[in-house]
Amino acid sequence: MSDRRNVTPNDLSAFWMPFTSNRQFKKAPRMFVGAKDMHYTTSDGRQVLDGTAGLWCVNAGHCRPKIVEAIAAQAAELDYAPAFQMGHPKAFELANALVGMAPEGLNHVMYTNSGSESVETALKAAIAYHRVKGEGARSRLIGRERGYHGVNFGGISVGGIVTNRKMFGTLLGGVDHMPHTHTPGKNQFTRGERETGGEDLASELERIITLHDASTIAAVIVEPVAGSTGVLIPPKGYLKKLREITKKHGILLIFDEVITGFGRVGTPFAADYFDVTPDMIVCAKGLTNGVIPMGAVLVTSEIHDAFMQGPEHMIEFFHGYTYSGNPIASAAGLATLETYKEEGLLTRGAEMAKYWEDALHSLKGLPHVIDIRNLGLIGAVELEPIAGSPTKRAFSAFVKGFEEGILIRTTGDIIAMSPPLIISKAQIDELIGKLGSILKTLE
Ligand code: PXG
Repeated sequence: MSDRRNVTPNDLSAFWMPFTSNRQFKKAPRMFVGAKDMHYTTSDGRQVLDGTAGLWCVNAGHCRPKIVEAIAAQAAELDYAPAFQMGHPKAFELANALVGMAPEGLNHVMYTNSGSESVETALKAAIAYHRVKGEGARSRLIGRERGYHGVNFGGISVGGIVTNRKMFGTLLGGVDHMPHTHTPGKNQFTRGERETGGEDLASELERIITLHDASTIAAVIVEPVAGSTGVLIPPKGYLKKLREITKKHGILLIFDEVITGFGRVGTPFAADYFDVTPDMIVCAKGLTNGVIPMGAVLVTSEIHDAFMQGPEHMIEFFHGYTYSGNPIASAAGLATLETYKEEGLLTRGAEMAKYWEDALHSLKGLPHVIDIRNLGLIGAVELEPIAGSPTKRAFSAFVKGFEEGILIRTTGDIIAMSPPLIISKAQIDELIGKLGSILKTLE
């Protein structure tokens, strides 16, 4: 192919990178060229311990043989099948497997290609559900401050991150937000969930319902544990109370489990950990071990069945994607779930949680550390920002981490970690040990 503009293959300028400081990155690129199990290989041949499971998605570790083989075999056998009005067996098989591992009552699956699309699918399904039931006035959506629900218009509307919202106009109408579950300045260094305040915090939803009237509200969407905004662990009783209030008022409760799904908190879903069953679970990431883009929305029979009316030749829900249930993604999903099952990974987080917690909290007292939070195999270390230069201190920890051979994530001045669920105790020691040494060197 002729290159009309004489662009060289290794020119970095054409790719406008997502959620990246492009100019800074392109001056000193950080490149991965390979991966295996717990490690990445950099372009200069170094091994980097993956402390974040990629972006919270590679829960079984990298390049796992079963998943690699399933993808290769599927690509050779049936590469693509139309998603609308046609089927292929693996999409059904995977849906059954998902329903089999989901909390009781979540019996139907819609497929998407990402967490963001799963969120949009769930929000649309919630509004349409009330409409097919004759309650079309229920169209409001309630999210939460500091919530992250992807980057599409519905998701940023119910989400609560100002930088993700302010550039994009007026967003969806009819959205309100509950307060977030974090209490800065109080409860620092709590291990796991804090004991108090959960019911009071959830009761804020009652105030919002009183303001709008329940008859106008379709759904409440929350992350059981807020991930992207810095690992905010809800206090005990909070999610149970949200369930009680939403049920009482006929409002659907949606759990966004894009991060917490597939073993991250030591149970298959966070719904299991908190013993709260929502009306829908939104997932993605760990569904295919991050290897092939795929998301899903799990819904109750009550929601699904409400749509199954009218003439049978009619489409029941006018929504879906070209790649919904794509054969290769379905094959990757099935192989991923098998890998999780064979290796007990969906509950391994519970076995490792205490060791992880102790290791993380050993960083207490190091320079700049103002809080540490954890649940399952999620952890966050919050740093005091440099006065006048927020985010800079944590970002320099990230860059030093990459140089020293560990991959961590930062959001604001919070360092977040979520290693693959196969991590060993020695690797936890290495990750936290190196992070500790780096913290001692920061400005
Ligand atoms: N919901 C939640 C709870 C998420 O965490 C999405 C939806 C959107 O998923 P997609 O697949 O559209 O990106 C997410 C994504 C980070 C980080 O480091 C988190 C996400 C993505 C990238 C980075 O915190 N979460």
